[in-house]
Amino acid sequence: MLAVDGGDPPKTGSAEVVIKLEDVDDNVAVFSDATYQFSVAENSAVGSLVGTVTGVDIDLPPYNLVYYYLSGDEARGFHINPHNGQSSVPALPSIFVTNRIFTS
Ligand SMILES: [Ca+2]
Repeated sequence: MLAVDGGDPPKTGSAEVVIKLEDVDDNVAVFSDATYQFSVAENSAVGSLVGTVTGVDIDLPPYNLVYYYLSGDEARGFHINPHNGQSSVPALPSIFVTNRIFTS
């Protein structure tokens, strides 16, 4: 940066300017796929892995941390690890009973 006075001839001074560009949380987490579809046997053991979802956020830390949560009534009986996106069979297997179609 230069500073110039009004003399004749003008005298100048200089200084170094350092600008540190800091990241802000301006990007949202996005999933690698728009839709995930998993299948699981109704008699799967509790804790069995159903599937894994993956999301990324291109911001710098800490604004790039991604946590996973399930939402909606249909997901109520399943568990997802908030840190790695792995969904598993819940401890309460009633989800399979409530979602089953019975025919007689
Ligand atoms: Ca972000």
